[in-house]
Amino acid sequence: MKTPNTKPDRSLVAPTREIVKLERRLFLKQSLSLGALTMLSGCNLTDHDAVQKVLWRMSRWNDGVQAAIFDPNKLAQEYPESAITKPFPFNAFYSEAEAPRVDPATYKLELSGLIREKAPWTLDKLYALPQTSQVTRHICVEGWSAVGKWSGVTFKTFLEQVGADLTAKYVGFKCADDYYTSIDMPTALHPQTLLTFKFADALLPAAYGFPMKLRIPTKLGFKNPKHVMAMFVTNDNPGGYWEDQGYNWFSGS
Ligand SMILES: Nc1nc2c(c(=O)[nH]1)N[C@H]1C(S)=C(S)[C@@H](COP(=O)(O)O)O[C@H]1N2
Ligand SMILES: [Mo]
Repeated sequence: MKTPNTKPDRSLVAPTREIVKLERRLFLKQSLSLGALTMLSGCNLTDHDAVQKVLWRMSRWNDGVQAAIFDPNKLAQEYPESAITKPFPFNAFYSEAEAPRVDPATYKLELSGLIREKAPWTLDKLYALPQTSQVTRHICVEGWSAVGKWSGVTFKTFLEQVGADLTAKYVGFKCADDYYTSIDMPTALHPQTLLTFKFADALLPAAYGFPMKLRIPTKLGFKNPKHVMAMFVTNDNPGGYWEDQGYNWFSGS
């Protein structure tokens, strides 16, 4: 593996700055010249649906660029425990009191798609996997970021354990609150992508995603599903709750 980035200052700000740059470039393309867009797309841009389709295709093109520049060995900044943000913010598409209450006794993680061992996983079985911890920064697209400590199993270890097809393109997630998202396989296999069960050394509270949150420090907050109930491996992009409403799908560094 390549030596991790030794310039902490840059890696601290790089992910967001990169995203902002990419998005800005995309925005310029979107807004600069509708005339040029018309020529590119060959469609009448007074038609709202046609415009949306062109913008959608550009965002998906942008996904490809971001995937191409993704460095599987580049690590997100890790922090000392003293840097942890207290209290850690809650975010979801509803208020904190409405966070789903998942029953640990009956919980079973469902697996489907391009996975050899599809038997569902109880929490006890998941907790028995080798556990590791990480103090990283969670960056929300809404304009806040916070440092937190999450613990769980390296997602790559879990995917290998269940015989997931690691050459497939995507891993999709379904959550207890109807949220859903998906990530690219290189990000799923990144050494800092963790299937986490604990926040701040205690079982994840409901607000932060009990019984599990997929923690991906190389991606924006909305690509980190909480309350994961089911996951599947596929070659068809499954999209996501915010992604399908126009947020850029890759949203990472
Ligand atoms: N199941 C589920 N996961 C989710 C969300 C959600 O609404 N439901 N929101 C996402 C967004 S936008 C953010 S910023 C983080 C917030 O995580 P936190 O509440 O632990 O800070 O969860 C992400 N994962
Ligand atoms: Mo977010």
